[in-house]
Amino acid sequence: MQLIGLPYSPWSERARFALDVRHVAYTFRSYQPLLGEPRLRLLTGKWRGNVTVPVLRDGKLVLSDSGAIARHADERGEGPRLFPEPVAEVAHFEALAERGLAAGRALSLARMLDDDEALAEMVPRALRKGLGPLAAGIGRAGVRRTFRKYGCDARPLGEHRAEQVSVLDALRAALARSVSKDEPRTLLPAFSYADITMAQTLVFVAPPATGLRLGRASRRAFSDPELRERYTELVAWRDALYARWRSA
Ligand SMILES: N[C@@H](CCC(=O)N[C@@H](CS)C(=O)NCC(=O)O)C(=O)O
Repeated sequence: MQLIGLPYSPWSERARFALDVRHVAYTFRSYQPLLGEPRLRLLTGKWRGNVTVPVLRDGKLVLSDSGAIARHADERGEGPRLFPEPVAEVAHFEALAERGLAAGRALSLARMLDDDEALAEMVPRALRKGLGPLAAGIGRAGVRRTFRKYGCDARPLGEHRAEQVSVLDALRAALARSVSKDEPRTLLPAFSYADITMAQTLVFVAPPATGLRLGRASRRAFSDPELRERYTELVAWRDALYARWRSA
């Protein structure tokens, strides 16, 4: 199996987390936005509209969504059951995480646009050196494109912020009413994909120390010190979840 993804992206990270926790073996290939797009279209057979990563290739099967990849891991591997019955409960958290990630992406890309060092980090290291100050300009064009690609400009940043806060509040409430006896507490009675995907909403508050590969400046742009302060116990929950379940 081969997984194509972005080493710094929580969408790729949740697919990797699911595959790793289910002990499914795969090789990881880094996707290069824009430059890698024709090959990704060829692989997925999608010639119009947006193509995204992660994409998993398992023989003739090509899965181009992290949720589908996690379900595949649940069928193929062994370890904790990621999609227990009733599946609607996991689906509820998948939808919630989607909203949190979309809002977090808009806000962190906006922070990145104000940070030349973070913009330069978006350019592959091999090219960055020779480009000097031009690297930030190229990074800016790429980040602006991503901002538009995902419709981040469809609403003001204040609305994205309110959305992110409402998702974090919902996570806080869900953990508070959880009946889980596990340590750390899980969203459903046992560890599942609900935890994996909801943990990713904290990437745009305080990226985890392990899992994602992020440059120093990108880590700064992903972080929101104010929300980190407000939701310290959620960040601590995520860190404990990673320590317990994310071995790879
Ligand atoms: N529904 C998809 C969404 C994935 C997604 O948004 N991927 C972004 C991560 S930033 C991506 O591919 N970015 C690279 C690009 O757009 O060129 C999934 O969860 O797999």
